[in-house]
Amino acid sequence: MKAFKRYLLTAALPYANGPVHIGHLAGCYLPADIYARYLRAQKKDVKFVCGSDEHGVPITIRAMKEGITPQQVVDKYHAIIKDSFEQMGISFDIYSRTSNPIHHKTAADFFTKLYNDGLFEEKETEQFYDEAKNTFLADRYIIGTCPVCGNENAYGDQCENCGSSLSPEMLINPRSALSDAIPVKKKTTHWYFPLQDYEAFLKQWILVDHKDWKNNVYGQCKSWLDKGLQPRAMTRDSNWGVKVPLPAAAGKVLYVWFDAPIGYISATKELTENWADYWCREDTKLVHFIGKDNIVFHCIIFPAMLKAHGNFVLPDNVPANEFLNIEGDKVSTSRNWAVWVDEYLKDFPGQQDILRYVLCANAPETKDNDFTWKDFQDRNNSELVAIFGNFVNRTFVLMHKLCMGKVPPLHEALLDATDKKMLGEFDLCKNKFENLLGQYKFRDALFEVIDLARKGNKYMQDKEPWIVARQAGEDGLPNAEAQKLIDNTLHICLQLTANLAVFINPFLPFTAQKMLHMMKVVDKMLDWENAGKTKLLSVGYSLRAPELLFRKIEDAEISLQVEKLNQNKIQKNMDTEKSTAKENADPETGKGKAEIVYDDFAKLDLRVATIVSAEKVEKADKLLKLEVDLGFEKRIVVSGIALHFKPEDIVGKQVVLVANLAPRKMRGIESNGMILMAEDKEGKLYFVSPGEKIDEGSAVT
Ligand code: B3M
Ligand code: ZN
Repeated sequence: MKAFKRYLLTAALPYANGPVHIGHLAGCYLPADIYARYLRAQKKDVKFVCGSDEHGVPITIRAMKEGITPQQVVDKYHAIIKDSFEQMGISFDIYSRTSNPIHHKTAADFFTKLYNDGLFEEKETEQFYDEAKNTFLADRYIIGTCPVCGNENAYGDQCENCGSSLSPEMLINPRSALSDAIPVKKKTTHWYFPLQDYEAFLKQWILVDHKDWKNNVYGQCKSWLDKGLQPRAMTRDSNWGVKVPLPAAAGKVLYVWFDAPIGYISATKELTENWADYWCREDTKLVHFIGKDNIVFHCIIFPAMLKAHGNFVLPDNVPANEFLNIEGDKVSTSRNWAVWVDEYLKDFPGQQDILRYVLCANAPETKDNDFTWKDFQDRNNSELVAIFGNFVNRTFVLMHKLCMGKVPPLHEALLDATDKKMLGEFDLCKNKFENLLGQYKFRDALFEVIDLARKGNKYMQDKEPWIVARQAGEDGLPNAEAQKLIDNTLHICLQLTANLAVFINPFLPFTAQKMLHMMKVVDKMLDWENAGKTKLLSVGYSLRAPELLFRKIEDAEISLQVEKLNQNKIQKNMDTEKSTAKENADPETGKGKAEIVYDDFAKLDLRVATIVSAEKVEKADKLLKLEVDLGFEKRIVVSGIALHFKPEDIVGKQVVLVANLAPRKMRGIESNGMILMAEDKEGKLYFVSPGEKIDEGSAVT
């Protein structure tokens, strides 16, 4: 094995176009942080860098959606993301951003070096162009049907449904993401990087020299390399990004996937003047932590760029994770099907370690995994509380009760096989841990730690010091022999507690700090050289009273979260329905939608109905539950009008109901139909009613 002198860890730069969700944490930030903390505990020379990815179409699209400038978008989300990471204890040495001048210069210089070396091919090609919006449509500006899986909303660079990486030409029925218009072709010039020239090198470097990479990563690389590599445009027509540093390139910027990975270099430059030690020396171990959708960029494109440049080290490993689904469904930011980290931190203040625990225990290391709130509760209550927390708590309570709050002595002569076995487990755990972390198997390493705590509980149960204490001498205290046995048990349990603090520290740093406080020891105790040692706490040292490390999560907290998730989705659906209605309208007149034929209209079953009762839906400020009479039947309809009408004011009103709309559950209530409303410019709502009272159930045609 190669001996490395220093470590440079990177975690993918999140796009500053929205907050981060727990899938991001589980995918790369948490494993990267665990690894960084583990290396730091070993006193290695480590730099852990990250920052916001502030360029590219994801940013400009978001700016357009929110009606603000790209700069405002990145300022807003950079702050939110940075804060979420800090609060979650993700211990970056720097969290930078690619809009920094130092990054613009670093990326432009990188491009210039390759340009001066004559590496780029300047090519004029025809590309999709949106005439309504006067802009070329690259990457996510263009949407169409995925040629691989048939998803109708695949992007020009990637299909989020099947993960295929695409180019705009591959899309079936391409349309503009900006205007929905069918694009035309127009000529434009770009600079292409000859990826194909690096194919032989990459095949050797990955397929032969890096058989140690994770299967999912190796497999994806192999399939790319087997297909053969093509030249790739490294510039785009846009005003947002790093300007192409060439005189003839007005209105062109570097492709975001050219500049973003260089962001790792810029961030290191910003962090330390010794940045070149980390980037330019062969004895640096560079590790990129990413999610699976970024594999090709970090294993093929960026290494080829680094190789072409010539001054930089290549990654030693790229331990990419797969995706974390939520409650059985793919995370979707557009459907708001996600658990947002900033919201978690508000809803569960001070409970960062539970989330860290659950996300690591359930990390999608080898395949996609599912996060459910029930599992969150179960793992907390039955593992953190009942195993780890319980062991530490029992140890401290008994030590105060039976050993006067001090670390009792160890009476070597009285150690039996059970004691010795328990003591031997410390070092075994350390060995397994090191071996697993060396392979980036964080879940398994965490299970070893919990298993060690489980063994502690079992040991305590076998030893029953509280029973031994009943063998009292004449003074009512345990006799001398019994006290020695109690001392041994609690001595061992306390040394085990100290070890658990060392082992859990990379995973649950907040918990490790609490344990240090209880043991009245300083940070140095957590140094990895202490792992496995059986004499960490000195005999006679008095310790603090126990404090609970974890609290139980109640059913009510969980159902609230599940409701919130569903509610988000409903709200989003309503918002999109509304905005599609608006978007479909002619922008000049506010009137009119795309033409339809009579048959489209005839599919609607519109009926007059009378509202017979109305009530608020609990914990949903916008919803009213209505019962409507259709003459031939009564129905329940949930309507998002609670902010506009008081329930008592609308009973008896006649309305028009879309009667054949598929039922939909909202807040656990099945809604059977939709009430037609008119909305004026100020957003005020009006019922659509027949001019005078007529029979319920009358058709509106
Ligand atoms: N911003 C993609 C993403 O967030 C991208 C990663 C860049 S890493 C250099 O998935
Ligand atoms: Zn697809």
